[in-house]
Amino acid sequence: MTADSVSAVPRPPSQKAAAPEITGAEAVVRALGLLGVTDVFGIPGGTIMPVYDPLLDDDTVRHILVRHEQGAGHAAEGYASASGRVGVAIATSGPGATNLVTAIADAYMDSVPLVAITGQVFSHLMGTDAFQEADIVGITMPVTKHSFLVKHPEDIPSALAAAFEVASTGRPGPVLVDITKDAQQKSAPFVWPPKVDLPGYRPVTKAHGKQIQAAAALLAEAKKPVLYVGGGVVRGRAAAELLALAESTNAPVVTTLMARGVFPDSHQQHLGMPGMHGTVPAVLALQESDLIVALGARFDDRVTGKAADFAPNAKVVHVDIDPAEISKIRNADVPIVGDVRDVLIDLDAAFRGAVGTTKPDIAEWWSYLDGLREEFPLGFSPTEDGLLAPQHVIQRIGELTGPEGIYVAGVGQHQMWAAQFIKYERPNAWLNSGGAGTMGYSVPAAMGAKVAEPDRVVWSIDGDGCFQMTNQELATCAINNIPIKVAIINNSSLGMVRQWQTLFYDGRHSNTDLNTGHGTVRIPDFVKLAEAYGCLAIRVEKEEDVDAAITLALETNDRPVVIDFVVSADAMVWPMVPQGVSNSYVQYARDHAPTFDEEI
Ligand SMILES: Cc1cc2nc3c(=O)[nH]c(=O)nc-3n(C[C@H](O)[C@H](O)[C@H](O)COP(=O)(O)OP(=O)(O)OC[C@H]3O[C@@H](n4cnc5c(N)ncnc54)[C@H](O)[C@@H]3O)c2cc1C
Ligand SMILES: Cc1ncc(C[n+]2csc(CCOP(=O)(O)OP(=O)(O)O)c2C)c(N)n1
Repeated sequence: MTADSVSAVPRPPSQKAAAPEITGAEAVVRALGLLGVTDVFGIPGGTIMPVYDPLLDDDTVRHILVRHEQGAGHAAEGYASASGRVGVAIATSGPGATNLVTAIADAYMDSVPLVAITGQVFSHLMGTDAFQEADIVGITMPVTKHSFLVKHPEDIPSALAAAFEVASTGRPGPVLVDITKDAQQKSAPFVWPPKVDLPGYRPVTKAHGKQIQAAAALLAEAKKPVLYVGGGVVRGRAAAELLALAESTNAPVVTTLMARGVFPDSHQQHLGMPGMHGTVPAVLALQESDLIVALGARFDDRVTGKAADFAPNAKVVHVDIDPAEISKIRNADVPIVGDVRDVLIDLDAAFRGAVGTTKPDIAEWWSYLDGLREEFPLGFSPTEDGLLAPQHVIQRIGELTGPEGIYVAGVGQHQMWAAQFIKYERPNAWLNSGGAGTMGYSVPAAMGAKVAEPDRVVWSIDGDGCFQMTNQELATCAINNIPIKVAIINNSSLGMVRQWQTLFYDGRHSNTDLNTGHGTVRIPDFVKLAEAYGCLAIRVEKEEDVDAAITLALETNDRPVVIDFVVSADAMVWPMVPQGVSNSYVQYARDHAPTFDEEI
């Protein structure tokens, strides 16, 4: 990934003195309106107060007052990931800005288009350890695609226009615009740049024709091809083009955690998710393939396992808009830099040109993969302690809500089960924190998704640990009429860490018991907590009550709903390839502890 943060602001060619003067703060609000922004998430404070004043009178930009800046950042991410539009978060300087850092880093890892606007101390005080001064440009430099420090009111329109352009084009990502308080207070002519032209920023979108031909030739010859589909296909809005190539080639498709939904789960060619907790057919399809066509996927270690042993016999075609990703982990035989949608169109045409009317014969490959599908379906066992099976709860949420819903996970076991047991049929229906794995993402991201897509049912599927990191945004949801639905998969523990302790630390469960659900201790009582936040709150402990609670949640739209599903702590996420181990060791067992003969 390229991290070329700078603080210079591109000025429009002519600053027309005739343009009427407005304050920098007014310029921020006017620019947001011109950029089509309708919703922003934030919290005011000393250095950003000038911007909040004109916001009060503005009726194009709705400001949603969150309870923690991390919530603003994740809400903006959820907004962006659900809609494809840029999400906006606003914070004051110092702690307001640093509270945004986790969400900015999260957006960087998952290529989310986000613009964070922060107030900065007066420019003459910068560098003096002034009250609430933090060098937020410096702090976020490694985790932003670009950063602007704005010290003059006349630079505000062009900085914001450039920020939106950079955040949303090429590889999407977070951009910071840090504006000093004096720049907000002073006045200048408002000059809107006719177009954004950033020297040195020219994302390549059109791929080289020769490379496309080379990729098509490999696809035409391959006996064991796989389309390895990543989050770039979601960000690049290329679901239809992917479907076309998949059906032309008849190649098996695997979708990473970041790509769930971009290829329909119901499609016969879909083998599911690859990687550490992927399906056996998806893991082995990659591992044993002779050609991997990586489409907006970045060979993450959760997918490759031990990279040196990954797919030893495969040639690789790697399509990515960010040249820094190509051959970063795995050497690409055919590197293709470009926008995946354009590439898919060209590649499909080139492939069809290469094979004519006869499709390559990959029947033997399919017969092997179909055998794996039959032998190793995803599944789970009933619990032994009489508590709910978390997988069942999550599966029923998906079945009763359907593919038009949006499902937003936290991080941990519940995230993996939500990726495995909900059937996704469309892009942008599944949101989660994949690269950073940020606990606390779910509730605020679900809030942002619901603001972007108010007509869709939005579920936050959260862990009892994650929920305790950001649940205060339920107040924001209740007050602002954002009726999300939260399913707490309450195993009373930091389940994913507990699972690793069970498997790799001799069952020594050090500091993973949260006391939130089992036995007599319930701290906090999630039902009381949710009620205090103005939500409808339900606790479910028996399987026969699961459907009724989900149905009631689906029928309740006048306030947020929280369901505390008390589930077994012993349920495990299977299959599992232990960290650092070759994917050949994918654990075929789906409901008992794995054995493996290689050091972790
Ligand atoms: C607990 C936990 C367990 C996990 N287990 C798994 C697992 O089992 N399996 C799994 O798959 N993941 C798993 N992950 C997620 C994993 O950490 C990575 O986030 C994920 O695998 C990366 O997905 P990706 O390769 O699709 O890339 P992304 O991070 O989605 O990156 C997208 C790529 O597409 C490119 N791109 C963006 N836009 C375009 C465009 N328009 N055209 C072309 N290219 C574009 C970007 O430059 C980037 O390289 C897990 C995460 C957690 C927290
Ligand atoms: C902010 C943050 N801190 C710590 C972790 C490490 N971690 C990953 S999963 C997990 C447990 C999550 O527990 P919970 O939310 O209850 O979900 P479960 O695994 O039980 O489904 C932890 C602590 C993390 N990913 N993010």
